[in-house]
Amino acid sequence: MPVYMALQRAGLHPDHVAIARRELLPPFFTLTSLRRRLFSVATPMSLHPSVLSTGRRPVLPGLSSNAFQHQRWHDSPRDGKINNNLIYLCAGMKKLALLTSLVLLLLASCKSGQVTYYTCNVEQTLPHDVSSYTQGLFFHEGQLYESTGQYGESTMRRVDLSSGNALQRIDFDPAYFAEGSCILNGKLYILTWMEGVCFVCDPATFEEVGRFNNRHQGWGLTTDGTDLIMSDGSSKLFYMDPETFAEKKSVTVTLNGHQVPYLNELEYIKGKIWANVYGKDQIVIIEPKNGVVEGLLDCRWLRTSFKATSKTDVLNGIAYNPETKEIYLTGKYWPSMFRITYTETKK
Ligand SMILES: [Ca+2]
Repeated sequence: MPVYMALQRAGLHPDHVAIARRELLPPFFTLTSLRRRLFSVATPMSLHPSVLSTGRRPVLPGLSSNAFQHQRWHDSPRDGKINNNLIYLCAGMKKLALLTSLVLLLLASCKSGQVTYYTCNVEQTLPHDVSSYTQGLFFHEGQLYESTGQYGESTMRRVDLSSGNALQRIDFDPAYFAEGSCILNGKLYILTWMEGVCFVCDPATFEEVGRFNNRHQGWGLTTDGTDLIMSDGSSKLFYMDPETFAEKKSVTVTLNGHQVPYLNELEYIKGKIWANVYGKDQIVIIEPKNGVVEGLLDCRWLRTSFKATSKTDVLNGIAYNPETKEIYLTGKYWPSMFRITYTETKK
């Protein structure tokens, strides 16, 4: 693959790709030729240790080594050859720096392309409230919690896993469309979609103990144990301070260098962030440090495991029980919830 194509796939700005093509890399330039070129450019740098240790000027390609054999690096710049030599060295170092940057980018590109594909295996099928437009799904201290959306239908529930029935439930004012939810530091956080509110509730009673303004749309919510991690339907994940709801940072999620929009329900599982992609029965597995999608879980066939109704909507609901290491999936208005394992497959 020509290097410039790899740079494009790595997400380098088109202007920079154009510069790289024009100034450094012909279109046919491959990684092999890049390595060869890098090696040749690196020659002056290899002389640096001798420069530092002896104070002698480096011997550069195309210049006579005899002419500079015994001259000091700090000789007077009156010698024009010395100036030329310095310019040559600086140009070589600049080119080396540019090529090194490109190599690092290529390595990043190669890494981002290493997506592992998985399919899910149903280990257990459980009932799920078919009237539940699932938005948030998570476990806390062995209990399953679910928040549901739609104006006039939004609820927060503690759910009996075996029956799907709500053991505890509050209904939201019809003005609110509830979204993702999670518990952190003894507080239950529930997002709303367009209302700009994140509710803070007592996990035991579901009573509101506070609320934050949210300048983003509220979609999915999870936690890494320190911060709230929120999606807003874009390709970004936002890290929010649980005490103030201040945005601490954001990470853009990419798959093979391309942004992944419509990130929805989230779950933090063993150091990775799992995210439903709205409208697709697929889950992306994200490295939180850089937003790179490292895994893609195909869940499409789950739909064949139950009888759909006219209201059956998309997959949306990922819950991980850290005590049992079990993963559960469901969807909006789905009659079933599935305990799943996953297996690596070919693309
Ligand atoms: Ca979840």
